Amino acid sequence: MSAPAKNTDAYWMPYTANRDFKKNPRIITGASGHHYTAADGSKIYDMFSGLWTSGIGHCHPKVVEAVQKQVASLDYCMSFQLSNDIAFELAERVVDMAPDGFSNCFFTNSGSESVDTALKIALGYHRARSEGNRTRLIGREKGYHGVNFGGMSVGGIVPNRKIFSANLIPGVDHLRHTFDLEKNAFSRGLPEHGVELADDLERLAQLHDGSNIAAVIVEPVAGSAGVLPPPAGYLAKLREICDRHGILLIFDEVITAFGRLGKGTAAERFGVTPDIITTAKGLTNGVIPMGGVLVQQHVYDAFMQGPDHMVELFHGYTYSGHPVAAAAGLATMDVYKEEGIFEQAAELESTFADILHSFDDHEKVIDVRNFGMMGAIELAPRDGAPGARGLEIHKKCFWDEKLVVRNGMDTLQFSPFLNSNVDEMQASFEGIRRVIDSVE
Ligand code: PXG
Repeated sequence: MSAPAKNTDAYWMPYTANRDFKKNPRIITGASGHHYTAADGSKIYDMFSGLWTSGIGHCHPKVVEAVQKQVASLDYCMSFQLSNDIAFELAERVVDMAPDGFSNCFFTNSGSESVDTALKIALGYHRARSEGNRTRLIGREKGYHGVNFGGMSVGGIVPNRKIFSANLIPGVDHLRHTFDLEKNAFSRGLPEHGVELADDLERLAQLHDGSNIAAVIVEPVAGSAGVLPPPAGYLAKLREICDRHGILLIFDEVITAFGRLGKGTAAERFGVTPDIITTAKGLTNGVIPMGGVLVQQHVYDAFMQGPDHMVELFHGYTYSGHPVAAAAGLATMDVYKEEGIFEQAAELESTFADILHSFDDHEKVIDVRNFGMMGAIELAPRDGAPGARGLEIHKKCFWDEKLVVRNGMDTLQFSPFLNSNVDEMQASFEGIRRVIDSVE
């Protein structure tokens, strides 16, 4: 059934096939727990927990209450040379959740801003330590680090870069991606093959001389590219090479932080500690836009020099540390702790893996990948029409099965709620199976 007629002309939708969407818009009018309400009144199960954002479910009463209270008592205050009390409280809570050594949090409003902030911090760090020659930044093919110029430049998703090719920031190299369908298809958890790909960093250090490289940024588990867990041992190897050459290691944890891998951070889950961690999404459960860049003590300390009255980092956003966002963040941190959300996620991950890998032998499926509460089913593309099958499945799931399923081209991506109900999760995948079976 279609959504009620609305004038959809004015809104230029992000990352959307606008003309196709507007022919039969999929409009959400409400949400509660693990479900959305669609414009036609139907209840839709959300298999992507927002957009990797809403791990504790939608409209959690504790977060709703905190936001309502906050907006009525302090709606906004400037965050330059002035602040609100809850931003400090949230920074402390987030730093406490991070691995040992992390001491400070710089607030942003999105993942893209967190990434560009982290890159600027890395460059400023080296300059503050009289190593201003370290200007080169290293990303990775298939990496997604948001849509701002820095993040796009270190990112490696081709359609996102294509029309801006001449305008990407200079001095950036990319490690090869770690996706190897031939050797690693249908891996359960971390793929076995590919640890040697981390040596690309050593090669770049040899090529440019390591003393010219400021930082390397990777997603611990690549998300947008279709859930690509790192080969076993890969992240530890990157850390080792960074240490050898004085390169800062940045983990982009916009997706992986706050329980997605059953721990506060991927760093903790993998036992590999970067120098900087970028976050967003789960910081406020997606309720109010907010991101945070976590840095180790030595990074913060490098900036804290010169006269006390001087601004140490000329960077910040009008809405950095916004009180209403911070209130949402604090309530979210409370829920994570009080409801044992990370522990629930850790417990659910093997059931989730079982369900996903029941698609391994499906004739239309060419790969199934999972790690923590991140998963993907990659379908064979239709001849001459890559992406068509994936989009058709997304639409059919919505209209026929009442499921929100995210597709990136022909890869279906899954971000189950961290407190999913197993029966609901199972039933939703049965719906997906019916749709995969039914499409061409
Ligand atoms: N880094 C990572 C690792 C992300 O996943 C961003 C940065 C940018 O965040 P903002 O808040 O600026 O969008 C992201 C965002 C998908 C998908 O389908 C994921 C994202 C964005 C769009 C699609 O997996 N993540």
